[in-house]
Amino acid sequence: MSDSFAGMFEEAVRVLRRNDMGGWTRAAPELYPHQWSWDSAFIAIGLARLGARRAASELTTLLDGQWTTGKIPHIVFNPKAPPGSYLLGPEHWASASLSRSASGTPRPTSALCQPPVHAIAALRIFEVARGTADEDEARSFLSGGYANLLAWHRYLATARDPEGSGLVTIYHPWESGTDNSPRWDEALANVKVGELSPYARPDLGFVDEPSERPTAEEYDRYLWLVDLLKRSRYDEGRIYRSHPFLVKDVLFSAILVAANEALVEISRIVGARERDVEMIGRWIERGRRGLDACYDGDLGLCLDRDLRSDEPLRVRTIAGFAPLISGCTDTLREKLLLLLYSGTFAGDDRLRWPLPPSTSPREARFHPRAYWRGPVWPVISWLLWRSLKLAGEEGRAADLRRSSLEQLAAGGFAEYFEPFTGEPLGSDDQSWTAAVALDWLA
Ligand code: 9YW
Repeated sequence: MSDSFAGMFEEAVRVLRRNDMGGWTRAAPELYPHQWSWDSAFIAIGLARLGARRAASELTTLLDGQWTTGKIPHIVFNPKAPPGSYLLGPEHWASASLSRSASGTPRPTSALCQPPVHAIAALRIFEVARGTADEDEARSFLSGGYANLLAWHRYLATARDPEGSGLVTIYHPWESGTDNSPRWDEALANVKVGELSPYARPDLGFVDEPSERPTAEEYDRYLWLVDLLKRSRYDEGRIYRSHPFLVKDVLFSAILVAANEALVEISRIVGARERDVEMIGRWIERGRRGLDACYDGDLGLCLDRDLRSDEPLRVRTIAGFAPLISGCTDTLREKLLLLLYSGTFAGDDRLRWPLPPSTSPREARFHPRAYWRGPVWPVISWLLWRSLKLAGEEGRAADLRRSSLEQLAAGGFAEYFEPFTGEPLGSDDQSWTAAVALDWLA
């Protein structure tokens, strides 16, 4: 462990213990009292450094919430959370009563999903345990979870990609994990909001300023989209026919490619059937082809596509670097890295640390404090760091890790950071921030 970050590892462990609910971890102490899907995957990556058993249970408790369609829901609810502490509780989603495929889960769930970091996390648990006393434990966890992970990826490759494009369709900005990113502005503007019951915003009570959270207009649209999904009884076919927000998400799709690479390795470790391995290989190729087709030569980035307008969503955000995460040709990687380190992203000389902001400061819709419209998110830095390492960009990866740890040493384990001042924003003691720090420091 690096000396200059002494004490940070223990601090990160303290955060994860504080948020430990016994077998699973709430995303944040107050703002997010439930188990979130992609948070849990990052949390498992951090927990792997403390032992395989608890890391594995982070994922198995999440997988207990899996629908029979293969979908891993974006929230598995905490039955003990104070009533009204999070805007849309289990009663609002009514997943089990509206959809037969959600009826068998031990804890109630939401009906959306989030980026599939899970197979990456599962493999990481095994890699960290290999050669230690935990190896058998980690192997049996992989054997037990393999079918669930395969079903999850199959769901994404079929229900969420009936076109066979290699790109995942999302039904709601929450599914992207980058909720209020300007990526969704245009597609959301085309959603006509109908009659909504009045609602309160508990999230605003847990941050210093409302500007750190999505606006009222955005929330109206978020809730309206959930209402429409409920009316479709969460049936994929009905949603595809009638839903006003259907978008091919490049970041989600790239994470799926990376997760499929991890799943191939898992399938070998557990001795899965050769035809599974071949099928996953086809998903990987299709994913990379799909992402290639979304590259926009003018902006130099990969763009999401609005299926309703059949237009690309032209805005410079961190998601545009998706091919770095999925893996791509050397030529494309060189072009993307040039842009990533240019003044349009991490090379902007006003930045407190050279870390990529969620939205380019050169975008008109950039906002340095507003959630996914500008702040730096440590988990995104971790994803890029991992991709750089895999691509053999050791020097850049080491710099990204060091700057990220400096950011956390100065600001604590915040949810996100103001890019120019380094001010910590959103929730304190955010679990996934502590978890990626553990991985960096171990
Ligand atoms: C919300 C838990 C979640 C993350 C998302 C992030 C935020 C929930 O928090 O969404 O209600 O705003 O956008 O990616 O999983 O950390």
